Amino acid sequence: TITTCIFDLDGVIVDTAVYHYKAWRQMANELGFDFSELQNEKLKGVSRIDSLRLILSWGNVVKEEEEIQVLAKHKNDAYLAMIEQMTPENLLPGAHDFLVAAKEKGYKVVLGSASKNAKLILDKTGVLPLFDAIVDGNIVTASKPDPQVFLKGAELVNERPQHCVVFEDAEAGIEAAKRAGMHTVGIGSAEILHGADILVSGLNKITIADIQSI
Ligand code: B16
Ligand code: MG
Repeated sequence: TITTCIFDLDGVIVDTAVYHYKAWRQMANELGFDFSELQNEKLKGVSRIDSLRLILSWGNVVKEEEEIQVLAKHKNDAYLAMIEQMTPENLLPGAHDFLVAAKEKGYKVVLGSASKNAKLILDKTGVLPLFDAIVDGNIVTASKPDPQVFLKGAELVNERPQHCVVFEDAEAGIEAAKRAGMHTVGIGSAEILHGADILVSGLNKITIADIQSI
């Protein structure tokens, strides 16, 4: 039986990918190049510093370590200014109701995100009190597809992996969950998330009752 729901943040609960894209693109433009929305797909679930290294490689820009840290902070400041404006209206369709239903049915609700800004985003969108545990980019040392983020989440609520289901929109996230020995719900398209146990387009297309039939 499943007792615990572990949610990815960007792409599952909120669409912060659009803000990340805006802020990264602004930085790239300042450095004299641009990158496409398709390239931006590759940044989903990837940590801030790894994303930056990838973007710099696309622009054939080589920077010293010190300047890389400066650029990362510069991007994050621009991103934070956008996050500050977030409200509960920025939750993806069905996210609020699904989280509330999971809580009401007695599931443990956990966050498993690569973002260092995860708590702020949950707070701004009003769902922070619904979480029993939060694993974010401040805790995690190995990025998805490493299972660390989800294993840590299970550990924080004293549950074993086989009792957990992970909701993920990124291929690397589904792989991380599988490596952790957990059940998976893919949020997004079949081309990307073929490994998931169940596939839906959003949390508005699934009910908490569906989870028990996995
Ligand atoms: P930050 P997730 C990820 O969130 C994003 O998908 C990814 O694009 C971003 O670079 C990463 O968080 C780090 O975010 O700069 O806020 O620490 O999908 O793992 O919830
Ligand atoms: Mg994601």
